[in-house]
Amino acid sequence: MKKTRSNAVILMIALIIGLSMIVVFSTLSEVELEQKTLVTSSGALIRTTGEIINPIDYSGEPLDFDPDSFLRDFNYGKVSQLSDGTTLREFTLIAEDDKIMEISPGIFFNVWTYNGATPGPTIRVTEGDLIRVKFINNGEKSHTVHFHGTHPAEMDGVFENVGPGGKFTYEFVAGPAGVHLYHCHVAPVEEHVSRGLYGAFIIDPKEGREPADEMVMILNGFDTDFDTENNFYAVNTIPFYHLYKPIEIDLHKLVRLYVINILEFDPINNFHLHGNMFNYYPIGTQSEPSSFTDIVTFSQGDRGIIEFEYKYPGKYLFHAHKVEFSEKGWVGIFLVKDNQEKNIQEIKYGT
Ligand SMILES: [Cu+2]
Repeated sequence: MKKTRSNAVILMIALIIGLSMIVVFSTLSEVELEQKTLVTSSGALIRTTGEIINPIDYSGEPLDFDPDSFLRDFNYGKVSQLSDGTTLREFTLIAEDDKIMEISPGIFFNVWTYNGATPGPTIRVTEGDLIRVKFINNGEKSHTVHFHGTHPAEMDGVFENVGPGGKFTYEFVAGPAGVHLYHCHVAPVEEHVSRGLYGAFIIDPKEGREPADEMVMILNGFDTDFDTENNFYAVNTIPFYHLYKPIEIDLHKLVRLYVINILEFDPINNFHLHGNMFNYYPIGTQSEPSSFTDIVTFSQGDRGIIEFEYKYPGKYLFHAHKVEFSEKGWVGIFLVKDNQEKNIQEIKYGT
């Protein structure tokens, strides 16, 4: 009888301990869940996989880098004509590696830059132009400029490291037409690239392309805790920026995106467009698109031209379909505006 009673007591104690464990664990998972759930400015819930830091909005002080001005900013260089009729385009790129940049509200990171920014300036030329890039290394480490595209070996920016305070002039005939890139090629290249030493290099075909609303989108990210995994993902450096400051485009107007994936550490990245399909031109070297799609996947250094126009006005997301990346910043909105409708109303009502 005594033994049965003591067994019942032990069972009761075990039950109490078990129940309290369940309570503790369920409370923990709720806390964890809370940490991984954010409310956006629109009130929508985003449950994340981890270390997301969503700034919620960009209404505060402007950051060091302005994605709005970078988006449609093309640098054509100082232009002159040689005696044989060739167009010479001259550029200057200055590398630095001591800049502390606010890459998201309240998040400061030591970026390495060309001309004080990451990405560096978008260099835009025409096929057949002679391009001359004066490179100055104002950093404390060796750096170079390695251009993609065709050029002589000694202009490749790989073996001729430029030390601190050093200079080098890259000169070659631009080709082929397409969307290329430039980046530092000093070892460890992974570090020099992931810190920010890269930019877009667009070579237009001699005959030009159809007029369009053109933009550069460099898919990048930052490993802010140096564990060879990115903590932030973005289009043009600032995570979530175009989610809160949508890119305005016109209804029925051709949009052309020069998209470059420079992301380190992650083997793939991608671009997905909502409510529409686009023509995709890999590397932009062929005049015919390779596909009519709503998603394209890039490996590192991969890039291409995306062309589309919208049939209906409104807000449309564009983002990495690798959801982890979009939840950590690589997401934006196109705001498609019916300006024709507005113009008609202006004529009709004089507003
Ligand atoms: Cu470098």
